[in-house]
Amino acid sequence: SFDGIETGTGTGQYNGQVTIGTTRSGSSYQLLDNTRGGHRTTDLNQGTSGTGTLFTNSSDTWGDGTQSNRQTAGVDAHYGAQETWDFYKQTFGRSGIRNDGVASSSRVHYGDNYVNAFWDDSCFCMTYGDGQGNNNPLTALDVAGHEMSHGVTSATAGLEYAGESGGLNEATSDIMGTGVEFFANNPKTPANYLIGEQININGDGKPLRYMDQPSKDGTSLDYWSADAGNVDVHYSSGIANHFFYLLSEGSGAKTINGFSYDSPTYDGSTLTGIGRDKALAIWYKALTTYFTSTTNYSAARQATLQAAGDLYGTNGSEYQAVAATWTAVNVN
Ligand code: ASN
Ligand code: ZN
Repeated sequence: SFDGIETGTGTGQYNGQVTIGTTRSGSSYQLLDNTRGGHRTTDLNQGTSGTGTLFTNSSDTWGDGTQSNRQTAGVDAHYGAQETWDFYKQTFGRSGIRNDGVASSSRVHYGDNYVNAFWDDSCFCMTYGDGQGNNNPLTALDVAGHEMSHGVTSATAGLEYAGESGGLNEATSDIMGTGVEFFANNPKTPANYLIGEQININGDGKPLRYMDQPSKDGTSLDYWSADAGNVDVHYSSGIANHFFYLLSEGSGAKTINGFSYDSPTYDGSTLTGIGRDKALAIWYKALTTYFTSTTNYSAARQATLQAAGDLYGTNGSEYQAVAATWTAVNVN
């Protein structure tokens, strides 16, 4: 074939065998996806700066599912960016993180034993460490969707990363990262309302966060309290994560996709969910239309009610559900 757009096959550590957008250049292939804004994935080779080296290969088959193959983390990162792009495009009509058709880039193998992943607006790029023992890379699908959604929040509401607005910023990333996971419907990454369940970040095999009952992590808030503006943003996010779970699925015990949940309410109310698709639509509309840099929980209640009214009418069951669900996490 001629130089240009190809569809490769990769084997990731988390996502298993996946098809990925690649490019052929002469006799070589690249992790460069020109069907999605020109997203490229590079190898930092344990460095901590620069753009890294574009992954290239003599064939269009990438990685082998083991971390010792340097391409494997590249496959999961490239796929994560691809599914995040497709999720935003197909769900909300959003063309890339800034809605300008331009892709971010992804860098893997950052540093040594680096147990984090992060979005950076200044390079418009994603970065993934290799995790503890350089053997648990942070390249899981919900993590990818979480981190790139920080870019979307930055390009839209611009929620300040501190206090209650910071909790809403973090929750937006967990909500959209979860949206990406359900959208991708990958059998090796069965979708759920847990965050980071594949990366073993604490070495105990447990997820990093639980949206049905955030306090299961030992620290996150299930309900709004006067503390919400003072705790780390990764814990105050629990209030909105819990809101999103309850709005989607309702209260009480439930098993979805093989994952068991039990979601309580502050006021003892019993809630019926409106479904994840509507909950996502309401959150995205609020994020991109009504949230500002200083939106707090009380303002988020108003903003999501406005969004629900715009989408489904103020007399609809969705509008009532948004109100009842915020009350159920003690946001009034
Ligand atoms: N992984 C972290 C997060 O997205 C990176 C950070 O500290 N912002 O929350
Ligand atoms: Zn985050």
